[in-house]
Amino acid sequence: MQNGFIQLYEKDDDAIRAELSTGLLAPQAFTSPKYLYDALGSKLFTAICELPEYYPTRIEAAIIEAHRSDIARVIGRGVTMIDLGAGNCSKASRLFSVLQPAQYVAVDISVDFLRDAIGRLREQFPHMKMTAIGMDFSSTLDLPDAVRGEKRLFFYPGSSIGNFSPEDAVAFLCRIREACRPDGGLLIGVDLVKESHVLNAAYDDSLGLTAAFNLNLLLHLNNLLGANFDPRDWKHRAFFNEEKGRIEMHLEAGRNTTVTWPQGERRFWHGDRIHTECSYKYGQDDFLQLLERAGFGQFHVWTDERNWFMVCHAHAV
Ligand code: AVJ
Repeated sequence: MQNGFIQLYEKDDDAIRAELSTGLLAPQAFTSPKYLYDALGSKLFTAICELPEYYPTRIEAAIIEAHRSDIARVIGRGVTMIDLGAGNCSKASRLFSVLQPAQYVAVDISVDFLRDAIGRLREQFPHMKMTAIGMDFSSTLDLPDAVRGEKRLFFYPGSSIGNFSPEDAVAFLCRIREACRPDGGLLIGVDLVKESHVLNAAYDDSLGLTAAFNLNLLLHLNNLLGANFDPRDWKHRAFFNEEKGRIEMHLEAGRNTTVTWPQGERRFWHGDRIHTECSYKYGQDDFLQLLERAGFGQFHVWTDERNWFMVCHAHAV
């Protein structure tokens, strides 16, 4: 595989429908957060990152900007940079000049979005070896042979790790560690616990972009499942659950409604919820302990002055 090719992992539509159906029919209805990212959902998320209330993207970028040379010193040049959830690839590309990766591998579930992003990036960096892979890395990290095995740097920014429960995060980090041995590492961004009013505002913004992002899931479900959700019947709910240390995002029925799709049907009562996302927030040391349990070590941590967010590099040991 050369520059210019996108390797598509075949999506198994039946499996996706079965997974979604099971979640919607569970006593507490839920969907996996990965379904928030169809083409429109990915654009809405990009817009969320511009919101005054949504601080993680901005602070992470500022941390990386302020410590670029230090980060590059720790990581070294010529890595195989594997960007998990690359999206519009902007976070990784800002590190290209200091890291000078031997290969850039963009991985994302939203293939169409990725295709456009990589197209633009190739114009900007015509000499870099780039590979775009459309795959669900939450289910497998088996990368194709076109991905160099040496000096792998997994890049997992944006606190996307927050979508996993702490136990699942350890399991996922273990798989990353397996995939980057023996001389690889991980550069990860993690959102830290802070006052709940700051967290609540970040996930329930005044413009309603996060609400649109959450509600768009229903349109995506209509597409994937052939369901008949009417977004007007549903409300966005998002709040910090202090006890569990996580933001929870839900869609709440604003009236009694019956939703049908080929494999099922469900009656939702006014106030019933579909749990659409968890976003865990960590204390710095708690997260380093998770990394340690997953077999990582030699940590380097960079944070902002308020300690709202951390960027961490860890070696596979
Ligand atoms: C992409 C998972 C990091 O949890 O902050 C943003 C997703 N959800 N607003 C996050 C999200 C609502 C985001 N992650």
